[in-house]
Amino acid sequence: MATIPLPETPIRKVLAIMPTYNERDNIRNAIDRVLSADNRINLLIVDDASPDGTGEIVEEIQLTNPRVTLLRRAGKLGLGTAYVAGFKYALERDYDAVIEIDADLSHNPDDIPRLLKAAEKAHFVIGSRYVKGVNVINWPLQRLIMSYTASVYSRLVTGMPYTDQTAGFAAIRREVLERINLNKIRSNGYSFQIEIKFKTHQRGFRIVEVPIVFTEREQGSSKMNKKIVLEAIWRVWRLRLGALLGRSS
Ligand SMILES: Nc1nc2c(ncn2[C@@H]2O[C@H](COP(=O)(O)OP(=O)(O)OP(=O)(O)O)[C@@H](O)[C@H]2O)c(=O)[nH]1
Ligand SMILES: [Mg+2]
Repeated sequence: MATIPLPETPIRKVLAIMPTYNERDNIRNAIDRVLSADNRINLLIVDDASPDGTGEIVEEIQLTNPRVTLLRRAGKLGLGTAYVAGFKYALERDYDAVIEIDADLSHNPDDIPRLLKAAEKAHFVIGSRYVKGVNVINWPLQRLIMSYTASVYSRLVTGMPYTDQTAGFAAIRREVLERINLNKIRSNGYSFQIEIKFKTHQRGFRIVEVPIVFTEREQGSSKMNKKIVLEAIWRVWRLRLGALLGRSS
């Protein structure tokens, strides 16, 4: 149901946005790999005052590398607002597209050029774990089942046809961010990933899925918790009901 024509301008400048919370052991490697994936990329790291000193490492790197910027927030404010801050940063500057990517290297930065290539013919490209079988390495079965079930559940409730609804790896064209009211994004945790796709889908933008392989983090620890899961469970109903009632969002 894509109804909006594709942008005709090429993707010249890209902002990769990487939210971090306690990623000390991953951050240097993640920065190097994202920057070397594509020379159109600048990198914005949104760090929520990580107690492990991630912010200090990035601060040091940005002094010598003009492609890296640190956005420091006062405390752990959640993934959703971290991305919203990154989107606003991109819109205030001349970026043609943004990349969403985790700092723990679960998303392979080498896949970024493929995502950007697909973004020449789509507004929103999902780096998808489930579009061609199940491509997740080293997740405990329980975690995999939870993630897969979340996508099936969200698909049923929201009506979006995509196989990976909670994917956190994506390329998004500027036009999408301009059309979404970023101040009305309500999700805090990972349901943010569903909300941004839903709002993009609702507005008639073209969303495509590109297969990627997701690998469990080797360093640091997960920030997933019960609160984040519960938020996702009710949030999809809010999105659907809001759409049914025609509430502006
Ligand atoms: N700025 C910011 N970043 C966050 C927050 N919560 C998580 N992150 C980052 O968001 C990304 C995804 O979080 P993860 O803990 O890896 O979540 P996950 O991938 O579902 O869990 P694992 O597979 O166990 O790694 C990582 O880069 C985190 O550091 C937050 O509240 N604020
Ligand atoms: Mg992770």
